Amino acid sequence: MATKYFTTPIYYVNDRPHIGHAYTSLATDVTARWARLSGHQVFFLTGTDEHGQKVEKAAQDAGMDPQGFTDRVSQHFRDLAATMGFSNDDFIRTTEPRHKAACQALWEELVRREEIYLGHYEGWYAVRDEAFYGPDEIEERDGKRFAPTGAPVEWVREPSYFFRLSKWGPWLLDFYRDNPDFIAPASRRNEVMRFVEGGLQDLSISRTSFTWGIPVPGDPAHVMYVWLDALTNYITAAGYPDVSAERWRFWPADVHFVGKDIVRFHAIYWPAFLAAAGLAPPRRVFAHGWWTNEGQKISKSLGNVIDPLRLVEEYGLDPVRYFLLREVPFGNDGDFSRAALIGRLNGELADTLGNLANRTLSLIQRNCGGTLPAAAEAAPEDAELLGGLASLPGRVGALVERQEFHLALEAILSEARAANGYITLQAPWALKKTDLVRMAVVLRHLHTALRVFATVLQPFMPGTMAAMLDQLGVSAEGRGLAALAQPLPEGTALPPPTPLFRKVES
Ligand code: ME8
Repeated sequence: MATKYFTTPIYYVNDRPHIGHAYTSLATDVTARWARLSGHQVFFLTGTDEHGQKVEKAAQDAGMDPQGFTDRVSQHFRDLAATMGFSNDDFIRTTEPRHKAACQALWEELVRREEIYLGHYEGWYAVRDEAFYGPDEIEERDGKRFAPTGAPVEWVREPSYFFRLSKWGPWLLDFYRDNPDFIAPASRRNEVMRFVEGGLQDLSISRTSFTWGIPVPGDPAHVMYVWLDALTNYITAAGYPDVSAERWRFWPADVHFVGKDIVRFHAIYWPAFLAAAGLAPPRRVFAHGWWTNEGQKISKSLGNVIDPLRLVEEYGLDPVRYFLLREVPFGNDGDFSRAALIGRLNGELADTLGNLANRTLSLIQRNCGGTLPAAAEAAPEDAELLGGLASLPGRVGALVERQEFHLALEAILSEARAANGYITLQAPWALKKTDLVRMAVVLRHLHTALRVFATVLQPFMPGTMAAMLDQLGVSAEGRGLAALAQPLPEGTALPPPTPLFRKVES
């Protein structure tokens, strides 16, 4: 049994969670659940990023002390995880003692290896991005200066410790070439490689102009740069600096899921910090795209922030989970529209999947006394359906492991459409009058189809698929991928079916 480690970004506690945060964590959750279903030992981490100038400022604006403020907002992200059904194994906060210890240990290791030196920083800083920008990256508009992300920048001049990032450039380029899957999708990989090829500057990794951060060991006038602090969370939770910790076997992480806005930090700084400290870099960073709302950028000032909790109240959890990963190829930007969500819910979940389950299970209830007919050989007219079902879990697994969630769902849906074609063509309701033996065979094959769909859809829609597996008579122990090889016994009692999805008026 292999170990698998998946992470979300740790979210800034300057604001309430929105659909973008739910999205990254959802993709991570589905991946973690799929790996568990495949029998792996999984560690799934999420959490909150609580230090830095941006959070300090948000606390001031709220008239609170930073710790009280972060306690409150961090809780919103825990609540989000509960509402969205995320199966994270840990929730890390960067204000925890374990994290402070890990950051200070990493710092000391970098000092010991002469990767850090004291200097002086002078340049542009964007508090919103918590990022430094070079003079060539700055745009001027109406007498104000902005980073390429649109964030306002300010001129910063202060003593600072530096990390020798420049010397890691050639190593990083070799690393990207030797590990072509390290950054995905390919467009992001190219972007990162071009940036590194352009030459890297040493990175300022401490600040003296505010105090809300982790003190630099031996020089408490400095706090650590919030990105060095934040990235370290991924090893803190794995037990660092105690590499004999039980959790350390999960390092290196298999996938860091991030949005495209923070790929530079994860694909450049992070592997460089790790390599400089003699630690293994993560295996993969996947940077997904950006959601807009009905065509507009999501922003607090536009007042169009989508609250995932409200969506879940309106449409139910599983339709929202399904929609977010079904609608847009992971990696592309996508537009959130209610009409699109309702279209998927009604057309794909209720009509295609829910209806198939309801028709099949109602027929078994009425015509087979509510018990499962015997397993049967495939007749020639069954072969296509059964062949598609047999290969489906493998195909879905390969797609999930490449973060192609929309294609994984399309593959399942395409088999569900085939099963709907099959029920129409075989017409088990008509066979009732002409051929009871064949009717039972057809219903058994349809039951098999539903069992496969429900099993592979569990990571995407855990609650509804658990209900579906209950209705199909599959025991709690028989829900892993491996269990699909075991046919359910003939005569298994099936409860009367109830609808799995409710259609919504548009
Ligand atoms: O960057 N569409 O935290 P953050 C899709 N603390 N995803 C979105 C999104 C949108 N419109 N808006 C946000 C940070 N996201 C740092 C991370 S990790 C060591 C530190 C998601 O609260 C997306 O995953 O600003 C993005 O990368 C993340 O939220 C940024 O969250």
